[in-house]
Amino acid sequence: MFSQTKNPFVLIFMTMLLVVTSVAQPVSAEEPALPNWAAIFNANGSLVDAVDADGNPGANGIPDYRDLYGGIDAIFIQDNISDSVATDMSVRNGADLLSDELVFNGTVDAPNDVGNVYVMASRNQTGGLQIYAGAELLSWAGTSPSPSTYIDFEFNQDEVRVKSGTPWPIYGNRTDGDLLVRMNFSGGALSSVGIGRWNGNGFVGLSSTAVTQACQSAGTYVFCSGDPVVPYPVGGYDVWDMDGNAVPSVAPDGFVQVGVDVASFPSVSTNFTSIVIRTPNDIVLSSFSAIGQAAQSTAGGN
Ligand SMILES: [Ca+2]
Ligand SMILES: [Ca+2]
Ligand SMILES: [Ca+2]
Repeated sequence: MFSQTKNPFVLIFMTMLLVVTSVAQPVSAEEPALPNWAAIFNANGSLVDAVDADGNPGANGIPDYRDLYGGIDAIFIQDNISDSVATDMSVRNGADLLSDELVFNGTVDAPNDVGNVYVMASRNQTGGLQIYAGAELLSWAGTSPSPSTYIDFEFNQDEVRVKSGTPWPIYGNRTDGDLLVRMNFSGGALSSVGIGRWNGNGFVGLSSTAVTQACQSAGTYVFCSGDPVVPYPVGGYDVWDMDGNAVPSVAPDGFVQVGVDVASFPSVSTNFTSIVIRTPNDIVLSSFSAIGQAAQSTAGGN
């Protein structure tokens, strides 16, 4: 087990324990305010357009994440809910290195099962990047013993995605300045939240906060845990087990969200391309379109 000290996620956790009370907040820190996700995404994941630029009722052809929050990108990602029975089409093998992770079809147990994910990028008042993310989860109340687990929200400058192959290998690498937000669960509840930066060898902890209430601020980042806010109607599509038999769908009953004033962490990049959400057994991959490589490749084009 001690060989796990090579595990970057172990490194970040251990480092955070050391810095949790010693990190001074930068002068430029701007506390993010978590958005109302239901005002950004419809229940089917499409973007809401119900108000104008002043927030008054009426569609104006502009997604409301821009009107309401000055957002620059908003991404909805639908992930299968398995609950140990149904097929999740992106299960993670749990390797230490991003390049060693594999994605395959399988089942995920409730404590590690991610449902839909919501991400928004915006700017603070001085133009610095802020990132908000939320994920639906299955609670494991009544599970004995309640396991300890985590969910990562990782943001990479490189393009991280799967290509062909079964299982599917992940292409793309971590780059100095990549951001990791890890939310730890213990005893069936959110217990701590940490911010880390990839330094080329591992994730270095920049800040960590013990959870004492459902919604909490650490100055440069905020987080909440509670009920789902925009559950996708899971009964709206077929759910199958690994043998192809239809199985009952399960709705998520937990939700965690975090907002980070990325610009408050000078060693962290503000130009991410890819989004990776993971638990020990589940993984969700997506990418930004208005920042990072996708935005640069289309800049000046048609
Ligand atoms: Ca609008
Ligand atoms: Ca998945
Ligand atoms: Ca899942």
